[in-house]
Amino acid sequence: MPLTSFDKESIKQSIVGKIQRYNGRTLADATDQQIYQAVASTIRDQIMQKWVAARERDKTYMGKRLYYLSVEFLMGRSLHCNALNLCSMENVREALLELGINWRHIIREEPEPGLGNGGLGRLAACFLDSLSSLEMPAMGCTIRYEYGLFRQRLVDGQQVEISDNWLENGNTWEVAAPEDTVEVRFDGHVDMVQENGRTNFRLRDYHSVMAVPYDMPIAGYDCDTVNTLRMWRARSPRDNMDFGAFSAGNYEKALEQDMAAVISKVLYPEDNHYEGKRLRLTQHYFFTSATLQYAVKDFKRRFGTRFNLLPEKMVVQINDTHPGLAIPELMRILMDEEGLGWDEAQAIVSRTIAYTNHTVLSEALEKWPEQMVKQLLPRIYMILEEMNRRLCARLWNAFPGDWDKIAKMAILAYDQVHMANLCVAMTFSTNGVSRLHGEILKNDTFRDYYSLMPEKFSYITNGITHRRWLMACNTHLRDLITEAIGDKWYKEPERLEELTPFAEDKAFCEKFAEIKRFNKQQFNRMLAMRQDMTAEEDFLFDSQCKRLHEYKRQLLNALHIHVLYNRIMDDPNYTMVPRVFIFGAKASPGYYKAKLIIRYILALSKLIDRSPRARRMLRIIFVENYDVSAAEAIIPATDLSEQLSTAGKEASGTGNMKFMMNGALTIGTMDGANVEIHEQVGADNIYIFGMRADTAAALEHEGGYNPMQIFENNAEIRRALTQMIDGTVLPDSPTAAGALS
Ligand code: 26Q
Repeated sequence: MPLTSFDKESIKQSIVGKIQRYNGRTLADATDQQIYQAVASTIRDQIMQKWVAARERDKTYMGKRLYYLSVEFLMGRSLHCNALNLCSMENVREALLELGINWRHIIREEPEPGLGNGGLGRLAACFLDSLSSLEMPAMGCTIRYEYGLFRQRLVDGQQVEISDNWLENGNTWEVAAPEDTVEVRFDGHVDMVQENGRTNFRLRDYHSVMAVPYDMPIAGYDCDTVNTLRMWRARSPRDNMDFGAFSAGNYEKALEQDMAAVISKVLYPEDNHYEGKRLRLTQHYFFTSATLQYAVKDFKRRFGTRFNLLPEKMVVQINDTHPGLAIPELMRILMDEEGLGWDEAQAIVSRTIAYTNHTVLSEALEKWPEQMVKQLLPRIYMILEEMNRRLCARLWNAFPGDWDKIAKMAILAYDQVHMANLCVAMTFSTNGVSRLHGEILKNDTFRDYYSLMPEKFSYITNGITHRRWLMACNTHLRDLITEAIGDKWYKEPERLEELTPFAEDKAFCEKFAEIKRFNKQQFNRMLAMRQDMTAEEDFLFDSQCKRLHEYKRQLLNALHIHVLYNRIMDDPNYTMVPRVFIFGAKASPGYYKAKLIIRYILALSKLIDRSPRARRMLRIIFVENYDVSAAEAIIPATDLSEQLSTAGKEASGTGNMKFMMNGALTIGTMDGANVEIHEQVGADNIYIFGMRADTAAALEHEGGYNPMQIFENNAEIRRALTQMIDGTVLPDSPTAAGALS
């Protein structure tokens, strides 16, 4: 029974009715999971009404459509944000109250889809929320990983990974769209055939994988737009195991089954790091090809074969280079399937696709062995070869004789496919994600390309959705702000600036402090449930929550805490403002140093806990399994936000924005978006320290960094580093931390 109105009474009726129909129980007998399912599908009914209407409008829509391709979308839970965006939150809250259901308990029942690692994936999710709220027609496209990012447990002082079977109880928020299934082809050989005076390319002896879309509605805030996140799932072209073929020894078909079985199984856990695994390349091509096949089909439905209109009617934004195969794939579709010539296809492709860079770390730049690409994607490889041939001819004209430079800029060089060069050369836009990062792209990473095609380069500083990261996760602060400046900021977040005079308003500041305290209590409720511990609510909450990486310098933070501990222990009169350091960070399972840093932090935490005196001023809490839901509890409770990356390495950062938006002060380096935050809030409202990006880069290039000198000249650092390896911190394996010091 679809609901027509979503007043309190119909919400109540719907929930009770669903529990009766689906579970055969009364509300009183239902489990929290069953209640969650009933509440979520009530909200879903409301979205579905809008989605149907939105799809009807889509049919006659003749404007431009955005496809946002990303190998990760770190969505977080949907229930709360969907209720918020539908403006049903108050009615839902009242309905649940009257039914005697605890809202906070219910939202915890939703499994979090962990379809992302960190910043890049969360940015994609924030963008989807904004695109819908700004009523822009867009589709997010990705892989429906059956297993999301691993769940982290901390056992015996170290990280242990557990698989994340997030689909176990079904997914209320997705709808399969089998009618849009497409075929993606791998392996095989390319035949050139002459037909009507034209050379055509045909793949034979390939393996097929079917891509089946699962769609998730993305409702905008207080508007009628509902966009779609399309998640492709791999399926074998033969539905059931073809036992006949198998026992007849037809292993080709069996292989297809194998390939399909693994492609959409699991998300790679590497953040800001690249590994040249064949399965990963398979994943990238799988969802990119499926998306473009669908996009071209949709274009043809709207405009027939008037392909010259394509750049006007669709734009493909690629989130880093991972979906970069969109470039040769769109060429392939236009040439091999639609019969266009190379020049025509190339002109269309390079006006339709745009590229965002998210990292300048060399270990994260995507490169594939040519042999692997050639074998897995033979036709795509041919297209890359021809693109490279034409590109190099052009580069030769620009830089005659400069082979080193040409090789550095080429798509194919040293037996590798250089994805970043492909993306910069063949798209109409390359953007960085903060001002500083944009400058580094122009002056360093893509310096030679910038000299040749400066008009392509720009930066668009990242942003976050204030709907999830303030209105939903910090409801009391939301209400306080609304009390002060009205509610127009819900739709126009730039109005938050109107709060400035309230910095001097005593009553406002007292209420703000009360809310912070309340949020610390809420944080403790979460921590008590998840880890059976609590933090001191009268301590400063000092948080560093982000993926574990050397460049993000959790180790620097830990060293500082270690030194504070020694000061307390050495000087009986030493006092400081009591501080609890909160860490939240997953380490990639194969990243040895990152895992060691976790061990060091956990060991330090234990050391501090053993001293009643230190414990009065100092604590470390490592929040297990840092994910979007954990962030939603930590960020509103935090007083101090740690943003310590080595200047020049963090492309933007977005956690920095979330903490700041919830009233935490930032201690940070002049890196990524910190630079612009510093400019906006003014030097008096941020703690900036450390080397600037240019100085750090110069030091790195000249090999001038000498940590030994610091070790010799700074007694406190020397002592902490020594304790790292002499058994003081890690008594069970005293030398383990040697790799860190
Ligand atoms: C590489 C090769 C093959 C497959 C995957 C990858 C890979 C995966 C993830 C490479 C990089 C990443 C993640 C990058 C990332 O999260 N970058 C972050 O992007 C944020 C959004 O723009 C920025 O705010 C962060 O500064 C940046 O680190």
